[in-house]
Amino acid sequence: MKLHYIANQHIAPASGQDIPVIDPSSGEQFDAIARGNAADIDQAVQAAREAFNGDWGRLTATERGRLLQRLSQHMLAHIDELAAIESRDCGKPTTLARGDVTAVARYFEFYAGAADKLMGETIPFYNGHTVFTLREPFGVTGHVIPWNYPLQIFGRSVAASLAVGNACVVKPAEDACLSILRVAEMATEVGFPAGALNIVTGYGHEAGDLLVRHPGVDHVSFTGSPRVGQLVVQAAAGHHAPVTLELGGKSPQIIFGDADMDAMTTVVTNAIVQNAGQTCSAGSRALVHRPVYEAVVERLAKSFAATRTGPASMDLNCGPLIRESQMQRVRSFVELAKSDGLPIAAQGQLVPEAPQGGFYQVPTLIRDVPIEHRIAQEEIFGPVLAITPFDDEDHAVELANGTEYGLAAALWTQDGGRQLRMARRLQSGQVFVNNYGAGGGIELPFGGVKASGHGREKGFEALYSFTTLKTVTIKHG
Ligand code: TXE
Repeated sequence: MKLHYIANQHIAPASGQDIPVIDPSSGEQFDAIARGNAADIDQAVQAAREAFNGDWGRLTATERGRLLQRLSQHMLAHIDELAAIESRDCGKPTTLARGDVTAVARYFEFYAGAADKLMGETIPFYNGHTVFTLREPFGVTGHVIPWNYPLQIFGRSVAASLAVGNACVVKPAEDACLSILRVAEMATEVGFPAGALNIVTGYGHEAGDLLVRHPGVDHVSFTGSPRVGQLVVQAAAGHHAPVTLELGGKSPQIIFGDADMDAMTTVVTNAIVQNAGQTCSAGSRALVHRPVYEAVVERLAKSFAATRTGPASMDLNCGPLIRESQMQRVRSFVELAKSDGLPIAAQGQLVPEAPQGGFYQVPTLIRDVPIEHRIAQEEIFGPVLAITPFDDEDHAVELANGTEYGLAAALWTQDGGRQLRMARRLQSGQVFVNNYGAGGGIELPFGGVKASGHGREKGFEALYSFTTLKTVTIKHG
């Protein structure tokens, strides 16, 4: 069993219990993690507080940045090891898992450089006064991480929080903890003081809930489902802890006839097939201008049919889903589409080498989906793309904004005026024009509106999220 990692040590769970770790490619158990309870969370929060008040808190911003940079390089030096862990634990095709390691290293590199560049302001005020602001860490931050991009989402919030001087307690998802536990060991290897970074594994309704409602946690960062996001906000409200929420989406790709069709086809396919569609910002809806609707459906159908799905180790377009219940959920959406008479325009192929017990769903393209249908409204979190035609710009905006979500959107058009007009009208945290995802974009603020959450991670913006602002007003005559 893999143990918790608290104050630079492996700690056995107080419960004595474990949780099986399943390989999504085969459905077989290959390891176990500790099942955290209240005593474990208490111990981790206390270790973080001691670090914040002690060795970690005493470091200068530059010294913190150097440690983050060392960890970044250490992760890159172990890219094969980390990618292998992530690939098996999550069922990620190898190339994608390697990309995730590069991304987490880049998060630590970016925030390493930013650590000593976060500054306050001086503010003009009455004569005889000097006013300035201080950006201060909260103290102890709690991070609840999902299973779809464990390393990346860990890096996104934890690197920013550490950079500004907080000490962190992390509760990774019960489905995928192993890479994060290994990175915590690496933090010790490069010299992080005990307690700066602590990992408690366990179930969400147990360890996760206990972490976010713990009065010793001063700020919570949560990425996961909208339902749990609401529970987290309620739990954190018990001790007035601010919460950053990133909750997924139903992100539209809006396609006009003047788009570069080859580029669009590749990117739109990848934006929903990558990571088997288990991406918060997956482009799960294609909205297509009616005059080119049939041509675009045909192109995407060809592209979907050419995808190959199979075990992570084969490094194909699409790996398995994370667990059996997610596979059943995604399948039930495809069955719903069929029973409601929505045409399946294309499906990819499952390779014969895929083990029977694995959690596979081939990429599926569903056409003529009305905006009010569940397929167009709900986050399926699988490789399923819904296509819907639109008549004009107004109609496209109405459809794009017509779900409860607002995380990302893309415009495929060469018309500069249309790009600017529409980018402003889309209810979305991110708008991409003639690209999607922008290759990771660690530098770019990221977050949602509406049910996609609030607060921003990534970029410099995240540093503000993990600090509190103090205004100092001095009357000196
Ligand atoms: O998410 P959960 P699930 C969406 C996606 C997916 C659906 C369900 O649509 O199909 O959510 O996935 C922890 N207090 N996203 O059930 O339960 C849990 O242990 C505190 C989108 O896996 O929200 C895990 O660490 N924590 C998303 C994390 O929350 C709790 C990524 C996410 O799990 C908790 C994942 C509680 N009461 C799912 N209950 C994205 N935005 O990328 C659970 N957790």
